Amino acid sequence: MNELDSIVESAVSAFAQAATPADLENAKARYLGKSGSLTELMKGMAALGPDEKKSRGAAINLAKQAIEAALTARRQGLADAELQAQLQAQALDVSLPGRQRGTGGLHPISLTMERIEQIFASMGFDVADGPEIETDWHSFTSLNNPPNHPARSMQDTFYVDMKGDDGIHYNLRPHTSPMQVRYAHQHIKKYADAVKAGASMPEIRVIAPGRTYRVDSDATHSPMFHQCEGLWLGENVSFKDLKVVFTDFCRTFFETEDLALRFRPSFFPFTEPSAEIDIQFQSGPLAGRWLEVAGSGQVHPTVVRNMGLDPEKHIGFAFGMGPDRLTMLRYGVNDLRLYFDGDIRFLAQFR
Ligand code: 2U9
Repeated sequence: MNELDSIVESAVSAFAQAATPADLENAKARYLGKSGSLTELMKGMAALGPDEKKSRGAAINLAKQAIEAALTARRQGLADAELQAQLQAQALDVSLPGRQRGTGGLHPISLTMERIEQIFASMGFDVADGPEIETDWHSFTSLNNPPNHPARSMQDTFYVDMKGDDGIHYNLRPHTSPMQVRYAHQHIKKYADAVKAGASMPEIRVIAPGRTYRVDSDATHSPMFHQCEGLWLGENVSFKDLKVVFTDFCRTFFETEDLALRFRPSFFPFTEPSAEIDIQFQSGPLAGRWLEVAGSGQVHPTVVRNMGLDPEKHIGFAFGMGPDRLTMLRYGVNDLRLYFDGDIRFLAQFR
């Protein structure tokens, strides 16, 4: 093998052994660099005569081309290998299961609302839903709330910057009672033809759960809170029925038969007589204390009339309770603000 062939062979083998681009460039320098073996041969040509120079030059050039070709091929080979390694390192395993998103759950107050609706539905109560922006008549006048009643003041009730047909500003309903009045009107309309034809009108048995608003904000009051009020009107509905219905409700809601109820005389403009309802657990962390859970009473004749009914014929009771407070009692929540902070550590406990 002549000298040139052996240099080419040695270069090709050195390039093949280079494991990194830096190794490869070092190897290149040994052959094609300033004092590389091939470069040295070129320098030696200066001493040759013209004919020899020509043939020697052509042979060296061929050797140089062969070395450069091997170099280019190896560079490409190393670059390909590096890319391959990189791709492998960043490879995604598409068969891996995705990250779990965690299932959501209902807010504790929504759980209570659903529970209240279910219990009353099982006792034959309809569930009514209606506007949260109300007229003065529906929120106050129809419910026998006199014009000078403090509930009508701007300190107690939120008003909307828009007036109704009566020229009085709309309000954010301070209780869900307007809904029972609306429901009664719908009910009467629905059965008007049947009643005209001689049928008697079915009883009104409805609850109105929903958001309510008052100017009030501290540890135990939120400007937005919830109410669920109920109404049962018929030709022969008495306070005794209220006691049965509400006792049954409380025992089902709190899941205990061991629950005492007390109806304590009180006053509301829309009921007469009126009573506050207290409950007493006989066991558990709240045992022994009387806890106020609702207001109630026989619907005032003026209110019955405003619903479009004859108070001599239609009689019954209404009650109102606060689902926010019922939720606190049922789950042992001690601060109302927890409901609205959106802290997942609190909310996740109700999933
Ligand atoms: C009509 C007639 C009467 C609903 C009633 C109460 C007593 C009452 C409060 C207790 C707790 C609401 O969340 S709370 O502050 N409610 O005390 N509500 S009687 O009376 C009505 C409703 C509708 C047509």
